[in-house]
Amino acid sequence: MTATGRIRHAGLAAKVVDAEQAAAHIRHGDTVGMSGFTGAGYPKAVPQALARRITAAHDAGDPFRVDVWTGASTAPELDGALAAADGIELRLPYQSDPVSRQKINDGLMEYIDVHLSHVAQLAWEGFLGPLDVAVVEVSGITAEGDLVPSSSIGNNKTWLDRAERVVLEVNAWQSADLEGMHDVYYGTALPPDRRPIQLVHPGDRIGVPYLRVDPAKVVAVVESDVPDRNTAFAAPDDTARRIAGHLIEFLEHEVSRGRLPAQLLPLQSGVGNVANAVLAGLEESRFEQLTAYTEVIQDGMLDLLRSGRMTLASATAFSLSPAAVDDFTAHARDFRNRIVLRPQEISNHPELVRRLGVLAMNGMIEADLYGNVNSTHLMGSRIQNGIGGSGDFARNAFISFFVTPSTAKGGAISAIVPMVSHVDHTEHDVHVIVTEHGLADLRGLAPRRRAQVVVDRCAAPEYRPLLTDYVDRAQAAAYGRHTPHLLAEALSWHVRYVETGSMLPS
Ligand code: 0RQ
Repeated sequence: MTATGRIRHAGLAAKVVDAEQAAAHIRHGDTVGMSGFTGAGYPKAVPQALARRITAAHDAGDPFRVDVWTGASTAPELDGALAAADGIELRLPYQSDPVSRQKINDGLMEYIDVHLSHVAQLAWEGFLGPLDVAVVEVSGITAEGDLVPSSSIGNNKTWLDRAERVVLEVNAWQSADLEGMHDVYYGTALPPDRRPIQLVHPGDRIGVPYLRVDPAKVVAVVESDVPDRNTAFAAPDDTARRIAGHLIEFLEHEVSRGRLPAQLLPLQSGVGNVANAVLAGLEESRFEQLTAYTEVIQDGMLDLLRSGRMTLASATAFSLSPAAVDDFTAHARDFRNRIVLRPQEISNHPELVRRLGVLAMNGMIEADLYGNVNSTHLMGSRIQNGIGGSGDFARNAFISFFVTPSTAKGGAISAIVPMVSHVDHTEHDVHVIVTEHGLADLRGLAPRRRAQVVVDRCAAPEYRPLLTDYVDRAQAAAYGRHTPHLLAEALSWHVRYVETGSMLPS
């Protein structure tokens, strides 16, 4: 037992050191698997100590860079600190840190943007190479040496199993009542030994509440008492509320036509203010007995759980504002039977998303006339965040929604363009596009009809005539009439923005 009382295993309590000593186990050229998913459950002390070590090495003229794998995005103490120290050689699978983003876009850091459900498999098959060190935040260690996971699970199971050396950060700030909320499934395997995953309802528990680790691999244990990143959400603005309104009206329509059950199907919601506005809109709606099978539990979802409008949510992480964290901590015991946190290979598993019939709602950068969606790149070349889990859900969803304001940068950019400048989700994986102007249901429509609906329902008024003009000319002159494009012009809006600062002609 140590000062915080969170380490109940004598052997691991004996390995408590400070962050500097723990970081000394990480060497130049190592691959490090860190915990962390959307600003929750990432190690807070060791990455900063590692960044100081890297800076000292660079000051002495020595090389020191590591490859960093995580669950998803982390926070300034991890991605920000290591990127600022110029300490990351390669990063995967998702990030949203401004310093990292800059380094990646300046060509100073390699970044591999991977479907979140693919990462564990890539690590297990050995394709990504060996994992030298795991640095994993947990909220406690039992007397038997089992690890009580933190506010996210992400890829921690895989990192702990695969890494040669393990560093644990035990964060006493995390609610002690997280214990029992997790469901860690140890039944995954590589082909040909895979078996069906026996999960048929979002709340099913098919694993154990703890992560396991071989104590002999644990080289250091660090105690911390530091909050998660916990970014506050802006109150939904008028645009977000209108997007949410169109989406909820559509869901009501689908229920009235008998195409969705009255309690809907399990919801997946991306992160961000629009997603939160949709959840807030559901709070005002007439839907009841909702469930979620998603990646992240954000404020709006916690509100739905508290009000009882949502009965259950399954995810791999929290992503809460500071106010919502206080509320969660105060009521964690009440939430414990209604929230399940799972490894991301299960929260995002295509087999499960398809079986459950998830309604997937994700943000996007831009969509084109035919329904192809870009979630990741600005003007074709500059990465914003990454595909995250959007592809895991979109391709396998019962209905796949993509939402965005119709314009960006004060109207200088249209989110509806002739051709997307980068493709993350093809026309085959995109069912419904929603902006503040309306909703385009693309299901069952051939390409030319899709173009008409996307322009009429979703484009901003100032861009509509330009899009219609493009469609008309393409239909008259394209190489084929099935998916008509003017190839020399298809990306000209992006070119115009890069050259003039606006997609609108002067
Ligand atoms: O830039 O911050 O410089 O102003 O992109 O845009 O409107 O704030 O939207 O925060 O919802 O993010 C697609 C990036 C949308 C997000 C994306 C600029 C805009 C702004 C952000 P500024 P908004 P959001 C579950 C699912 C992929 C991962 C995913 C995302 C910035 O939803 O990362 O779905 N999705 N995961 O100005 C140029 C355009 C633009 C544009 C917006 N057309 N052209 N810039 N911007 N549209 C969660 C996880 O997987 C973890």
